[in-house]
Amino acid sequence: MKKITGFVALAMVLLFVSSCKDKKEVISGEITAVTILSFPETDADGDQWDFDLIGSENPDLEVQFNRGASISNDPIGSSERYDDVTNADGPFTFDEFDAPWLLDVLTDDYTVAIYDYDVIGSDQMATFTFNANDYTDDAPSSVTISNGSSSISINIMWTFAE
Ligand SMILES: [Ca+2]
Ligand SMILES: [Ca+2]
Repeated sequence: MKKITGFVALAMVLLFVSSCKDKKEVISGEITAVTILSFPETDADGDQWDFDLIGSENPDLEVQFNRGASISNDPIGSSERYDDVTNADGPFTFDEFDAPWLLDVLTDDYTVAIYDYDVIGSDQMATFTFNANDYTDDAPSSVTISNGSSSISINIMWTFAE
């Protein structure tokens, strides 16, 4: 019985090694688009995102990209904006960034945040943190990430080792 188990283990190792062989190694990635599939209807207090003189208004969506598991005051980049929208108007695709959104260190965490743009102090609506290494095995061209009732899909262009 011991022998058979050893043989099976060896066979599995060989199978693993051979399946790794023809797989190209991912060395970096770049986010080419972010699509907001759903966002919170209200803030944590249950209030509307925006108010003006005549009452509540819908949020003005933009996305930001950060290195690390939390939001910094100095994001790598931000996007264009969709003004005064509801979930029913979506999904919302962002693909015009002010700087390349690179996943250049695969072991790092990255965070995408959705904001309601305001002239003074935009409101953070939701954050999505992921580690680039979570996806390098399959190197999918798009991944969906959820946080509570919010979700986004991210398009990633991977660069492979020669
Ligand atoms: Ca607001
Ligand atoms: Ca706003």
